[in-house]
Amino acid sequence: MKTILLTGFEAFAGLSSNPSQAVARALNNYSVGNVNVISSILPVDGLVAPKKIERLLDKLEPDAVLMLGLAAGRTQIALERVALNVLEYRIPDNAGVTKHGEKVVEGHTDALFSSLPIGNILDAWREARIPAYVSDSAGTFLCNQVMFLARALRPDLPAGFIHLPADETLALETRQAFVPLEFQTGAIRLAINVLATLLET
Ligand code: PCA
Repeated sequence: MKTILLTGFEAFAGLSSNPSQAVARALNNYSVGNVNVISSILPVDGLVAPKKIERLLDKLEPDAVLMLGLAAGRTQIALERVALNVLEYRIPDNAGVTKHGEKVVEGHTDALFSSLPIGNILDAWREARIPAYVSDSAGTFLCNQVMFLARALRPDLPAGFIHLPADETLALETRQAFVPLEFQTGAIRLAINVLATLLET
């Protein structure tokens, strides 16, 4: 049996929920072929989230890592191509901490690319009529941080990040573009299927 670690984030920035948490929870224990998904929810805390990732990687020894987070305001699902070795929090994390220009991993390279099969996932989504795109910036907040960290800690694993738009729960609170949670969950399930195929070949 192979394991995909799937992470989501808890709510942040004063919002009541985070679709990445709901999607990750919905797909906990999802299995396809010889591959099983284990989900975990990360705190939006620049000190605690990295420690939790390290613990999960050590404990689960996953064969791939797929990380999810919210990018409210974006209109489609976005596969992140690259993580930067920089922390520039424009809003405080949930512990009230801001960062300005620090490194994610001191002494490491400036940027790390996603090692997910981005092209294959995008193709599968297109075929399933799921609108999505490749983003060239995961930002400089927690999502970029955990993506960089996972790539730095396990350079040989397929690992990367997908940003999700708001879902209907958030759109009912603030007027913004949204993609229904069911649809988002289906998209991530499909991405996992693609990743599982890669792990099995
Ligand atoms: N989105 C934030 C952090 C947590 C989340 O879901 C980000 O894009 O960095």
